[in-house]
Amino acid sequence: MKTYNSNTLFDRAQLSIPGGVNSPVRAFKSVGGTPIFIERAKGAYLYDADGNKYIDYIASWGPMILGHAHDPVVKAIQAKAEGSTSFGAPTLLEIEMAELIKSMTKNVDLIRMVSSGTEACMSALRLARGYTGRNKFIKFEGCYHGHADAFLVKAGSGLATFDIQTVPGITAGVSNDTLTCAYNDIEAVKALVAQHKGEIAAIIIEPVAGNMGCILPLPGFVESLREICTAEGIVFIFDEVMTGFRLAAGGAQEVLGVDADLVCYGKVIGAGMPVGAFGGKKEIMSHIAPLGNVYQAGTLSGNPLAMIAGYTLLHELKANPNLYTELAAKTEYLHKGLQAVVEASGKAFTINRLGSMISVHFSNTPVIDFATAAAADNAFFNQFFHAMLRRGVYLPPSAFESWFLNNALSYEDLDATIAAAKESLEELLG
Ligand code: KE4
Repeated sequence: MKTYNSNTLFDRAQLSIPGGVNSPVRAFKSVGGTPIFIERAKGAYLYDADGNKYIDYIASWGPMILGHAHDPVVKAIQAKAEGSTSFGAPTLLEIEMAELIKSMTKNVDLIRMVSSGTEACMSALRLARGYTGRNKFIKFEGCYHGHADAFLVKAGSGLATFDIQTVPGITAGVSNDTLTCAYNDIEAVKALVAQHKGEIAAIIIEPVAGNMGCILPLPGFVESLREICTAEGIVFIFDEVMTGFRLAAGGAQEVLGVDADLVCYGKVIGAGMPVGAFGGKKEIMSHIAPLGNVYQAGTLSGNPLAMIAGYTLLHELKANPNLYTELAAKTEYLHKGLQAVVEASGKAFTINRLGSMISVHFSNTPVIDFATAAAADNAFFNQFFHAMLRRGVYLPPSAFESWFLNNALSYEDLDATIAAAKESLEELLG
């Protein structure tokens, strides 16, 4: 007989962990209520401490693209662990992982493994600054590149969820070099570049944004940024922590047909283990220590368990490119099903989707940037979240997050999700 459930675990967790969670977005603070404590997961399903089963649309915020506890990944980790969990020395597997990534992407001559998306983006920015000798950079409002100081200015994800516009502890010295403008506003970018001519080291972007819901670049936006970076000697950084190996084997670079100078990876690349990476053209990457003087390091970078997990998953994705087609088809099916039920409910909404990233916004205008995402009826989203949760569907607990489909989802799961949405809207709208 279990002596605990999510409520008792949350009470206990808060005695020892800030807010009871090790990452703020998990705390259900915007949607309200008690976060559910997960015990295990398999395929498309999560099982919580209360014995409930959920269809999962978070996929650990992206990594679980083929579903939870994917057998080849689990077996590879188990076998690798027999040979120790870390050496702090170079290994063949790290070479094989780097070569596999290079074979799946473009513009990556050299790649450095780290342990999180934050580390990847933080290191890429430092490298761009070291390479150009410039200090400032441009990020977009609502984009999230991890929690390194320079990025916590008008960021997305948990900061948008909790409406944290300025973060205590980020000094003016740091934030003064962070320039921001609205996503999809190319004129604002041009104005910033003209105002700070010769001072901007990098433009960093989520080429398809996932931290204010899923938001697509307007036609020509990323292409125009590429032209500006080329003309001004600015390093163009694609933060593909979410989109890398998710939208396609070649990520957003492949899907959008735009070349980045540096690319950041995370999530899928580790198959749920702590992995991030940043890579790019040799001309830039050769400035990273020990080749160059831009110092970057990590005790567990290239960790054997993390590498074998990511390598096993990426290898399967490379060998079966039809998986992306299958996933996109499932996401389109879900989109069409949700579209029908929300239309029938009369509630204003818009759905953004690309590949296996999708988000529903209860908005009567297109959601193309942070301002339009924030202007949606997100209080209603919070109610919708709980109505879906009660019906066994686990959506991201914030309107400022993309949903992620995994290929273990069946069409029956999708139909159940659509039915749950129909019932939820009927319950909420009467
Ligand atoms: P991590 O340091 O959390 O591994 O990666 C940071 C990061 C960088 N870039 C993008 C585009 C990201 O989406 C992320 C992390 N994403 C969030 C979800 N929106 C992680 C979830 C969390 O913060 O717990």
